[in-house]
Amino acid sequence: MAKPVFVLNGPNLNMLGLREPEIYGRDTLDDVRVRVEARAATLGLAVAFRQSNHEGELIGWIQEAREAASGIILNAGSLTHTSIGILDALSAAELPVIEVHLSNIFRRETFRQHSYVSLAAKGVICGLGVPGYELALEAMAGLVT
Ligand code: DHK
Repeated sequence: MAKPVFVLNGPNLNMLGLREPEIYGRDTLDDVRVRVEARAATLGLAVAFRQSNHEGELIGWIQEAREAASGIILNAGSLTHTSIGILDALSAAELPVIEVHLSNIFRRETFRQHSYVSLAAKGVICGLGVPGYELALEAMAGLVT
């Protein structure tokens, strides 16, 4: 059995659908999970889709991924812009990492325009909403299969 791709979501992404819909859209995180799982199935990938509001829990999952996953798709939410701990965990995982953001972080506040995650990412998809997760899966399929 091939290892799953971990699709990890950080703080406040559990609020999708309610939270600033003009920026993040009306889909809920459960809608995102359903679309990710469906696209993964067509690509022949297994996925483990998770969300946490806690930096340490995300770091634990990234550490787990080193042995248990084939790659990591990560929307770290606000921790993208602050967390050296997540960067260090991604570097230690030695796996392909694709960074995703629903919004175009480069059209937003200056503090969102720097990403620690990018330093460990093979590529970044931002500004395309929920389809960005599906595009990340397509790219990941090319990296892990
Ligand atoms: C999600 C968040 O929660 C923000 O903190 C980031 C990102 C952007 C997104 O666009 O998916 O700045």
